[in-house]
Amino acid sequence: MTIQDVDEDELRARFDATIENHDRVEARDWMPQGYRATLVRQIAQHAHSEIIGMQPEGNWLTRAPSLRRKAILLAKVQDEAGHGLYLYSACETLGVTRDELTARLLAGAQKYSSIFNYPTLTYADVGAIGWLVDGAAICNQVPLCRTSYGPYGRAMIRICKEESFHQRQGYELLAAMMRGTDEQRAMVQESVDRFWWPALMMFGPPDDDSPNTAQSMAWGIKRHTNDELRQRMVDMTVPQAEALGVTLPDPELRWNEERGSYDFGSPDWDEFWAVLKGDGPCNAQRLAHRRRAWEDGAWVREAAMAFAAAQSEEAQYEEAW
Ligand code: BYC
Repeated sequence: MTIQDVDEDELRARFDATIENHDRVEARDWMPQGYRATLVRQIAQHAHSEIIGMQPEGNWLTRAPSLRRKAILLAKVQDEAGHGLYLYSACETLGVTRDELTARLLAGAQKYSSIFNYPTLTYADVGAIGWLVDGAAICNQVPLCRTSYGPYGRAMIRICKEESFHQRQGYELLAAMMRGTDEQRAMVQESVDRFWWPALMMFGPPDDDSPNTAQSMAWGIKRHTNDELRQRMVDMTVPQAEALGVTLPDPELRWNEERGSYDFGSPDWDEFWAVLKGDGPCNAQRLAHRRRAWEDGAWVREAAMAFAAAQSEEAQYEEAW
């Protein structure tokens, strides 16, 4: 056995102990290659989702029904950009650059959340996204604040605080529409009908069809399985739907006294896998828009780099004097 082998065993033992004790792994620490690759995959996918997720809601910025609604929506869409940036930064601590991650997304080698491949057809969709999509995001992301990788967990703490404002603004918008005209109430119901199942798909495939869950749970990257979080979302949302006065489009939805949870139907998993393969209603449009924004923004990135280089040169010159 070489000295290098001994070191590697010791490093691995230290890593295993960190995971077992629910401590944080930090960027400087040794970690198995698979752990690093899984984090890059999940955090990058999460970051891409935040940035691509700006598109469906950004679609309504110029057509918000009032100044108040426009200010709220602007703030929310800007928050999503911020979330993307925290997450890209967390991912960069693992040794990949933001440029590489974006290139992988544009080449189709990395994913973003399936939910953003659905269109936003009415202003009620802004409310449904806030209530259901951000609601699902909160269920999924609050446990990620305790994920085993420090930079990811710390980014999630701030993101979750903002997500809770996002969810409330969506609920408040829908509640205002439900107090309005019959047309507005119908618009809310129609939107909820379209977003309910795609929101449940955000949690990923059923546990039996989820190739990554077992290892990600063993490493403390994920703290709950996809199905556990989906159940939590249903249990949280049903009373809110009752308070709003909307019907969730699932005839199988009913309280199960024994389990202390709601039973519910199964999302259309064929549709889910088709959306992941690129065949959702908006996949091509979302990626084309992202590609255009990346290319159009090249001069800004170059100018910022040139400015930073000039500043550092100036600082060195002053130091030398
Ligand atoms: N969409 O083994 P599994 C937001 C993929 S942003 C697309 O269960 P894992 C917001 C999965 O990647 C919310 N792909 O995977 C923003 C894997 O494929 P690869 C984004 C999905 O990683 C703006 C394969 O299916 N949230 O809220 O253990 C405005 C097998 O799945 C999806 C996050 O990213 C999906 N829905 O679990 C408003 C949360 N589901 O990568 C709101 C962080 C699965 O092997 N991520 N896949 O090719 C996670 O918690 C986990 O990655 C997942 C999937 C639960 C999503």
